[in-house]
Amino acid sequence: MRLMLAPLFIALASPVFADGIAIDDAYGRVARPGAPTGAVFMTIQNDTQQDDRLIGVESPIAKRVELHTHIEEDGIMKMRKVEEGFLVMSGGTRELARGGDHVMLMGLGENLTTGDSFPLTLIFEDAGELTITVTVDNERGQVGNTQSD
Ligand SMILES: [Cu+2]
Repeated sequence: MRLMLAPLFIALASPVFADGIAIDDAYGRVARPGAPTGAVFMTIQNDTQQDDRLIGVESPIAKRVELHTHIEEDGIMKMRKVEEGFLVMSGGTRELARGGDHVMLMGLGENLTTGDSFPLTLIFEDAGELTITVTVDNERGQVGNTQSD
Protein backbone atom coordinates (compact mmCIF):
# COMPACT_ATOMS: atom_id res chain seq x y z
CA MET A 1 0.00 0.00 0.00
CA ARG A 2 2.91 2.35 -0.61
CA LEU A 3 0.82 4.43 -2.97
CA MET A 4 -1.42 5.48 -0.09
CA LEU A 5 1.21 8.01 0.92
CA ALA A 6 1.08 10.02 -2.28
CA PRO A 7 -2.31 11.75 -1.81
CA LEU A 8 -1.30 12.79 1.69
CA PHE A 9 1.75 14.66 0.48
CA ILE A 10 -0.23 16.38 -2.24
CA ALA A 11 -2.85 17.50 0.27
CA LEU A 12 -0.30 19.27 2.45
CA ALA A 13 0.36 22.92 1.74
CA SER A 14 3.51 23.58 -0.23
CA PRO A 15 6.42 24.71 1.89
CA VAL A 16 7.52 28.31 1.63
CA PHE A 17 11.24 29.02 1.60
CA ALA A 18 13.27 32.11 2.28
CA ASP A 19 17.01 32.10 2.80
CA GLY A 20 17.06 28.52 4.00
CA ILE A 21 14.08 28.87 6.30
CA ALA A 22 11.14 26.67 5.31
CA ILE A 23 7.62 26.97 6.63
CA ASP A 24 5.59 23.85 6.17
CA ASP A 25 2.03 22.88 6.82
CA ALA A 26 0.77 26.21 8.20
CA TYR A 27 -2.88 26.42 9.20
CA GLY A 28 -5.07 28.69 11.27
CA ARG A 29 -7.78 28.06 13.78
CA VAL A 30 -10.47 30.12 15.46
CA ALA A 31 -12.12 28.87 18.62
CA ARG A 32 -15.66 29.54 17.39
CA PRO A 33 -17.42 31.66 14.77
CA GLY A 34 -16.95 35.34 15.53
CA ALA A 35 -14.26 34.72 18.13
CA PRO A 36 -11.88 37.69 18.53
CA THR A 37 -8.84 35.45 18.77
CA GLY A 38 -7.29 32.69 16.74
CA ALA A 39 -4.08 30.73 16.46
CA VAL A 40 -1.72 29.67 13.72
CA PHE A 41 0.35 26.49 13.69
CA MET A 42 3.18 25.41 11.40
CA THR A 43 6.52 23.69 11.21
CA ILE A 44 9.59 25.90 10.86
CA GLN A 45 12.68 24.32 9.37
CA ASN A 46 16.08 25.95 9.53
CA ASP A 47 18.41 24.78 6.77
CA THR A 48 20.88 27.61 7.25
CA GLN A 49 24.30 27.34 8.87
CA GLN A 50 23.25 29.25 11.96
CA ASP A 51 20.57 29.19 14.59
CA ASP A 52 17.76 31.62 13.94
CA ARG A 53 14.88 32.94 15.96
CA LEU A 54 11.31 33.86 15.11
CA ILE A 55 11.03 37.18 16.90
CA GLY A 56 7.86 38.72 15.53
CA VAL A 57 4.71 38.12 13.51
CA GLU A 58 2.38 40.51 11.73
CA SER A 59 -0.90 40.14 9.90
CA PRO A 60 -3.38 42.66 8.53
CA ILE A 61 -6.16 40.44 9.79
CA ALA A 62 -5.47 40.99 13.50
CA LYS A 63 -4.91 44.05 15.66
CA ARG A 64 -2.13 42.24 17.48
CA VAL A 65 -0.14 39.12 16.79
CA GLU A 66 1.95 37.48 19.50
CA LEU A 67 4.15 34.45 19.96
CA HIS A 68 2.59 32.25 22.62
CA THR A 69 3.23 28.99 24.36
CA HIS A 70 1.35 26.89 26.87
CA ILE A 71 2.66 26.25 30.34
CA GLU A 72 1.18 24.11 33.04
CA GLU A 73 0.41 25.91 36.27
CA ASP A 74 -1.30 24.13 39.13
CA GLY A 75 -2.40 21.44 36.72
CA ILE A 76 -3.99 23.92 34.34
CA MET A 77 -2.63 24.71 30.90
CA LYS A 78 -2.25 28.44 30.41
CA MET A 79 -1.08 30.55 27.51
CA ARG A 80 1.93 32.79 27.91
CA LYS A 81 3.46 35.35 25.61
CA VAL A 82 7.02 34.36 24.65
CA GLU A 83 9.11 37.54 24.71
CA GLU A 84 12.34 35.93 23.54
CA GLY A 85 10.78 34.38 20.44
CA PHE A 86 11.09 30.85 19.12
CA LEU A 87 14.62 29.55 18.61
CA VAL A 88 15.07 27.31 15.59
CA MET A 89 18.42 25.52 15.69
CA SER A 90 20.57 25.27 12.59
CA GLY A 91 19.54 22.11 10.75
CA GLY A 92 16.58 21.68 13.06
CA THR A 93 12.84 22.17 13.07
CA ARG A 94 10.46 23.76 15.51
CA GLU A 95 6.86 22.72 15.54
CA LEU A 96 4.12 25.15 16.43
CA ALA A 97 1.25 22.90 17.41
CA ARG A 98 -1.90 22.79 19.46
CA GLY A 99 -1.19 22.67 23.17
CA GLY A 100 2.30 24.12 22.67
CA ASP A 101 3.96 26.99 20.85
CA HIS A 102 1.66 28.97 18.58
CA VAL A 103 1.11 32.28 16.87
CA MET A 104 -1.74 34.12 18.58
CA LEU A 105 -4.03 36.37 16.60
CA MET A 106 -5.78 38.98 18.76
CA GLY A 107 -8.46 41.41 17.71
CA LEU A 108 -9.54 39.63 14.56
CA GLY A 109 -11.27 42.02 12.22
CA GLU A 110 -13.08 39.36 10.28
CA ASN A 111 -15.22 36.36 10.97
CA LEU A 112 -12.87 33.60 9.87
CA THR A 113 -14.14 30.19 8.91
CA THR A 114 -12.60 27.07 7.48
CA GLY A 115 -11.25 27.70 4.01
CA ASP A 116 -10.54 31.41 4.54
CA SER A 117 -6.94 32.44 4.06
CA PHE A 118 -4.88 35.45 5.08
CA PRO A 119 -1.27 36.65 4.89
CA LEU A 120 1.05 36.26 7.85
CA THR A 121 4.50 37.81 7.98
CA LEU A 122 7.08 35.98 10.05
CA ILE A 123 10.06 38.03 11.21
CA PHE A 124 13.27 36.13 11.83
CA GLU A 125 16.31 37.55 13.55
CA ASP A 126 18.66 36.54 10.75
CA ALA A 127 16.57 35.46 7.76
CA GLY A 128 14.40 38.55 7.95
CA GLU A 129 10.77 38.72 6.89
CA LEU A 130 8.88 35.91 5.26
CA THR A 131 5.23 36.22 4.31
CA ILE A 132 3.13 33.09 4.05
CA THR A 133 -0.53 32.45 3.33
CA VAL A 134 -2.41 30.75 6.14
CA THR A 135 -5.62 28.87 5.51
CA VAL A 136 -8.12 28.37 8.32
CA ASP A 137 -8.91 24.76 9.12
CA ASN A 138 -11.06 24.43 12.21
CA GLU A 139 -11.69 20.73 11.70
CA ARG A 140 -8.06 19.84 11.81
CA GLY A 141 -6.16 18.34 14.70
CA GLN A 142 -9.06 17.91 17.09
CA VAL A 143 -7.36 16.54 20.17
CA GLY A 144 -8.70 13.14 21.10
CA ASN A 145 -10.97 12.97 18.10
CA THR A 146 -10.56 9.47 16.76
CA GLN A 147 -13.76 9.40 14.76
CA SER A 148 -13.32 7.88 11.36
CA ASP A 149 -15.04 9.42 8.39
CU1 LIG B 1 -2.22 32.00 22.65
